[in-house]
Amino acid sequence: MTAVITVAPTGPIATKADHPGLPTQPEEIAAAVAEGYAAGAAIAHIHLRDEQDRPTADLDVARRTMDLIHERCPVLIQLSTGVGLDVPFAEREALVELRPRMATLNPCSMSFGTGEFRNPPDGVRRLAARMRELGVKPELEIYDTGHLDACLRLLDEQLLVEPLQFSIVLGVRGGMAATAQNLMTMVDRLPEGAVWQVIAIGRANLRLTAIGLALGGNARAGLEDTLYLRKGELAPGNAPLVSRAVALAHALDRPVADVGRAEALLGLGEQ
Ligand code: KMH
Ligand code: ZN
Repeated sequence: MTAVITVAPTGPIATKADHPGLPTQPEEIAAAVAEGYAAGAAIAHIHLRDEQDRPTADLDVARRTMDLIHERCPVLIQLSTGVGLDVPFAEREALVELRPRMATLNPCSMSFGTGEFRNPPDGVRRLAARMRELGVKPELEIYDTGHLDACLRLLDEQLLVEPLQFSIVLGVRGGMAATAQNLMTMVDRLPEGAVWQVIAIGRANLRLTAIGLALGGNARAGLEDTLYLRKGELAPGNAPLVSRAVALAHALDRPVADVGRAEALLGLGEQ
């Protein structure tokens, strides 16, 4: 079964002080995405930073980043509506107006490390409805069992369209711990026909990405999820992390999806 690989070059938390190669500016992000695409990624999960490298939902920065990526490669762009812990929900949700092929939908509020990740129920429903109207496919980021139930309620309300696409996020402080048992519990509870990937944050990234691929899930790779290739060794960039996910998929006899195959597998409409 084909595996879809997503590159996540920059997240909401790490800075260049943590990793000097972290891409933060639009040109840097576009270059990192192009390298990830060349290494085998079909999807790029994108967080934006302002000129001071702070997370931003600025629409001009987003537009410029998307344009620069499109100039370089045909990767499917998935904008993060998570953006950053200090960015108001109203600014975050406006990003879908740019009509990326996909965007994340975080269904619940939670503690997130030492901060708070605010996803109020009325805002989540409004964002899901708007994404449906615009034809932007939600990547449902679930950090705990109750988050899956919240997504299934959105499906009942016809705010989501199947096949549902889940990221099972493991290892965020405030969400599920990064254990194989937690992953199995979530996979067992997914609705029939759901598409899913593991997002394993930090130290367990390699192990749980491998388990996810072995179980038939897709995979995500990049500096958003781990800054390290292995203990004590910073990843030289995003491409080596993508290449490692591709190698894992191949070792498990899973061909890697190109963009066309990924569109079909994820049920993405024409745009
Ligand atoms: N880094 C993820 C665990 C999103 O992109 O929508 C949280 C996140 C959410 O960044
Ligand atoms: Zn993200």
